[in-house]
Amino acid sequence: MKTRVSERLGIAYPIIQGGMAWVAEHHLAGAVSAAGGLGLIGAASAPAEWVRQEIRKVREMTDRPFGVNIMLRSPYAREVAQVVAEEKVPVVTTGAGNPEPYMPLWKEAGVKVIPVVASVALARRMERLGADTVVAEGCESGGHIGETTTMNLVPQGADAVSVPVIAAGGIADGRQMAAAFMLGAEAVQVGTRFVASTEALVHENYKNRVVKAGDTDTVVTGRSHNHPIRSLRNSMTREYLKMESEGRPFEELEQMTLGSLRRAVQEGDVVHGSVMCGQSAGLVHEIISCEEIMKKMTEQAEKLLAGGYHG
Ligand code: TUI
Repeated sequence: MKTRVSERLGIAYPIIQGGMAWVAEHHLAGAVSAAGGLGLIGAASAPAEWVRQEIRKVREMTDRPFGVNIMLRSPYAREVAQVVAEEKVPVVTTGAGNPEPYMPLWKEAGVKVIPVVASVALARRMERLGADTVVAEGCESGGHIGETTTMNLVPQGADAVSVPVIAAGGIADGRQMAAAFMLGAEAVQVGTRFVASTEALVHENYKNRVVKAGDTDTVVTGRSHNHPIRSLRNSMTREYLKMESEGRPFEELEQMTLGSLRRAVQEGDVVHGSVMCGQSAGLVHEIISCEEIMKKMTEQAEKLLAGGYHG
């Protein structure tokens, strides 16, 4: 499946992996890239030297292109941006903010820049500043989300910019990949589906909760202070929503979630930890390899786009 995105990035499958905090380390990123997609190291809130080591470990696993996702609210965002330029990482994606201040640095180093946006306005602005492509991420996605659905954000984004658009948010199978292409996307970003992969270094409790989840099992916390996060419903989200309804201050809520994603991903505490996850969990029924995930999705999408209507 050749598109402007696969050609510009030099990848076989038009699939990029989400830069998921704690989940997207070198085992996952290296596996996705080695199998022909674009693997990403999620820098999240990690220090820059950790990111540098992860970059080097991916390079030991594969010669194929890969990237780093920078979470712009990280206290280390500036240093990580610098490491990405120094290490001449092929691709950088950004989330949770506006990467404008770093764009000249990356362009100068020859790094391809792919901002993740949740609005048409930011997509337009990123194109003007020289983004190579944008990820239009709808609110079906896990983690930090915007307001607009993938079904609406992707075609409105594709109409607004001439750089290629990568669709994200709730995409886990070939039917959705085909649908995203019909909406004007030229690649998809996939997160939740890769959490339940054999290669992801994620506690089995977390993977199993994703596999068992149904369509209504995710919930959004943090809307009251404009920081919406989608995760699987559990004791943590119930307590959080109760505190939000009582109007408790932002700092208190932040304090409660400190370290909660790491506890879920690494220690398997899926009851009191934060199990970030997209709505597509309801479509994930088995733990398979990254290669199988991408092959299945692409074959199904190709068949549908060639004229079939049942997958
Ligand atoms: O970034 C994500 N998803 C994430 S980040 C994350 S970890 C985290 N930890 C602590 C605090 C915040 C996040 C978990 N999931 N997706 C990409 C994305 N970006 N979704 C929404 C946005 C976004 C939102 C507002 C992008 C820009 C924006 O505002 C632009 C501006 O001008 O500031």
